[in-house]
Order: sequence, then structure tokens, then C-alpha cells
Amino acid sequence: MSTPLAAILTPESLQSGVPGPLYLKLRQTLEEAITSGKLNYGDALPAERDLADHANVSRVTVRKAVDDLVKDGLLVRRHGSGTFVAKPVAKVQQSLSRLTSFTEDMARRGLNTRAEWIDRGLFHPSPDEMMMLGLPADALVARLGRLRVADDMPLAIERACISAEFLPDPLQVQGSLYAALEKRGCRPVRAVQRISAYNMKDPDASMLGVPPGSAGLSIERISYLRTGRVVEFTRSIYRGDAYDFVAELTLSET
Ligand code: 16G
Repeated sequence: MSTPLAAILTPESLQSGVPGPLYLKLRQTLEEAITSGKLNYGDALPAERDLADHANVSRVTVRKAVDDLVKDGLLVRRHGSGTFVAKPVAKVQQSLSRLTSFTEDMARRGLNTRAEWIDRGLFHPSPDEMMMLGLPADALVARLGRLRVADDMPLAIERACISAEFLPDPLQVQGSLYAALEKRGCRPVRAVQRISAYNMKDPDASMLGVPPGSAGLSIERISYLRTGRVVEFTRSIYRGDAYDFVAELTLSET
């Protein structure tokens, strides 16, 4: 059963407010219905034709507004059954000043983590890996590609590479990479991280359960042992709608 139209918009609601394209006004009205709780997680949106008739706009306008909300993750389309209000995403606030692992970060928030393996094994290093990890061409590198999931929500795709000198058997990593490195006495103590904006592409977008083009964060981390040797080079894609990275800033003493 779909939600009654009257719960979402009145025929007048698109005529009022600031001037602008009709599809944006409709998008705003639908978004407001979701954020104010008139529409809840799992509610079905009325059929496109009914929405268009009720709001006195074209079906193209309705489709554009709905497409926008699907792209931003507020609505989901299910083939053959319609369009529904998506599950709200609880944002993870992640500090940028502590060197912690994904497993530890999620455990601190009381969330259960699991990993779906994309790739795991020993390989000859690529030129990039040789440069990042400081390896000769005949060395071996452990690659660990994982979809990181917390409480059943996919949050990130992480592709880590570690010199085989530090991780000779990548199959030893069951849950946490940092726990496995700690066992071998080579857990990183310092890291440099670069974060940039990224628009998701498939297959990453579909693994993370978001439409292609959604906002994401591309993160590269190089981490070091106490000796100064690089131990890890990881490239990750995080869901932009699920993460806030927080940095503490202090006034320099000098
Ligand atoms: C974090 C790190 C990643 C590291 C992983 C280890 C970022 C952006 N990335 O996700 O570089 O490999 O933790 O997590 O913070 P694990 O010990 O749970 O496998």
C-alpha cells in the first residue's frame, strides 16, 4: 500500500515558496515529508502518475525530483514494486587524530563488524606498491581487499597492501588487519592520510549499496612502524553519506 498523497503534499504546496524549477520544489517537499517523519523508512511513494496528477505537474518533473532523492539516498527504487523511503543512515563521526582500526572504531560505537573479501593473497608488487612500500621488484606483497560492513550496513571498501615481510600469510587476517599486525609485532604507530572527494562508480557503488554518482570519500593511508619503515598502504572508498571526519585544531604555540 502506498502512502496517501495528502500526507505528502497539497496541490498548493508547489505554488508557494521561493521561485525555481518545479522539480526542485517537489524534491524539497518530498524531502521535508521524509525529514519531518510524515514519511517513514519503508513507506511506499504513491505512483508517479498519481503524484503528477495531484501536484498538477508533468510526470517528467516527478521523475526528476524522485531521481534526485534516489541519488541522494533518501529513496530507493525496487524493480517491480515501486519507490520507498530508504533506511536513514546514522553518520559515523571519525576522529582524524587517532590511529585506530576500523574494527576498534566500530566496537567503540557498539557496532558489529564483518568483512566481505574482494581480494586476498600474495602478489608481485605493482610499480605503485613498490614506491609506496619501498620494495624491490622481486619482493612479495599481501593484498587485502575488503568491503567493510557495520551492523549490516556497508560503509567502506578498503584495499590494503602490506609487504610480505610483515604479513607473509594474508589468510591469517580473519577480522582485524591491525590485530594481525600487532600479533606479529608490527602494528603501525603513525600514519599519513589523504582524503579527497570522489563520485562513486560501479562496481564500488553497488557494493556499497548506493547509486552510481553518489558522493564518496577517497582515502589513502600510509602507515609507519616505529623504525620509520612503511608497513601499510591502503586505498579506501568511504560512503559520503555515512561518514563525518572530524579534526581537532589548536592554535600553534610558536
Ligand atoms: C582503518 C584504516 C585502514 C586500516 C584499517 C584496519 C582509515 C581510512 N583506514 O579502516 O587503513 O587498514 O582501519 O582495520 O581509517 P582492521 O584492523 O579492522 O582491519
